[in-house]
Amino acid sequence: MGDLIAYYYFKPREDTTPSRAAEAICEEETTGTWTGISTRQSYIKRLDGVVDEIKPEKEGYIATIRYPGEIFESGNIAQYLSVIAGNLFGLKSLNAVRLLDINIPEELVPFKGPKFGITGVRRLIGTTKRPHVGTIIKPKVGLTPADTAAVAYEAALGGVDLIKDDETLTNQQFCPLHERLQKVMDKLDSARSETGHMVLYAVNVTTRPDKIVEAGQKAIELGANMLMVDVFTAGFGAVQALAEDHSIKVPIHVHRTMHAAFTRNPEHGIAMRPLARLVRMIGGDQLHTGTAGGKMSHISEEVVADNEALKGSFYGLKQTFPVVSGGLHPGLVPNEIKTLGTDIVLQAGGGIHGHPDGTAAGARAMRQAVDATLESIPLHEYAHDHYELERALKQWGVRR
Ligand code: CAP
Ligand code: MG
Repeated sequence: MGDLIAYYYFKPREDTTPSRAAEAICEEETTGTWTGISTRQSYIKRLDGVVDEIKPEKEGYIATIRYPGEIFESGNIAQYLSVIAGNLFGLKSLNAVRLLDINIPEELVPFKGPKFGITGVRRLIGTTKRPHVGTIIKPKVGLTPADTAAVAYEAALGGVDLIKDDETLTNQQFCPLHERLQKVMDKLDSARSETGHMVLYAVNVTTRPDKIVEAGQKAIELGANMLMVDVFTAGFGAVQALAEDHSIKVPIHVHRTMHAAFTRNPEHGIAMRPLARLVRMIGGDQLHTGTAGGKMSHISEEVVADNEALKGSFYGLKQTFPVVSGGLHPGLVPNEIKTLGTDIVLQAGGGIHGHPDGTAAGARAMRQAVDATLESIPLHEYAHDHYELERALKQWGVRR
């Protein structure tokens, strides 16, 4: 059984040496505690963690810690997290500690990964290379089912590939999920008969783990062609239950709301990368990983590597589509593609519905910005004969 290697940035407490601090992480997450104990048996030594390396980094250090594979229950993500991201964050001997990344041995990846992955989602839409363009229904909550469907219809006419519920919209009384879903799918069918273009609608089935498969099955029965789950509020187990169920034959869009509670601070918490690896393992077909220049705080060089964790080779698992979202508008598209490549879903809510000529025009402007970028034509030049893009650039400029 291979070992799991974890990388932590940390700052020792003033009265603690770096090696003592790193040892404290190791002990706490494997076989130790704060003091010697009489109950330890010699055979347990094989389960002791090991500090492989400590090196200075910025205001602190990076420790490479080797966890014996045997301390993990293969396939139990919750237990993995209890080790690699458990009590250690509260240790007094550390002033700050951040889990940066993990190398997982194949024996600890008994998962099937995404059912569709990038290739499968592209096949549904009929693309091979270009970035997908998505929108989020806005206002994020409050619209009736009929008005939600009307917004979706306009976005589809404008050329989006994906429409999603916002992360806080599920099955509230003002917009019951089944009614919303049926109305949106009817409108997307109408749009498709006019445009010939397939559009995915990620309906947000976020709910408790013991009910989410049933919620997904019911949504598919009503015509859903994609499901959405908020992984950090619903739990990894909810996403895994949905993704691994054979009856769920549509892709799963994974939103990461709440992530910034632990990913944002560059000195303390959990970086997005190890979390992205776990979401890919349990079967997320698409996952938000941030923008190069949008509204959310981000460490953009991390986003590039986070997306690589979703797309790089990983024991034969399919790739997860990185979703670029948060304050995006057409003027930001070139920089996103330049920084993050074309295997991305560019998702804009306000950047489409806030267009001066409405949602369909906003969607067209996003598609035009993508086309201009792929043809290496500066946006302002391309806008000369693309009215919707011209209007968007006038409103928001080319780069924030
Ligand atoms: C974007 C969004 C997404 C955020 C999530 C929002 O809307 O719908 O949830 O992008 O951030 O609610 O803010 P706008 P991340 O396009 O109108 O900003 O992708 O970093 O998880
Ligand atoms: Mg949102």
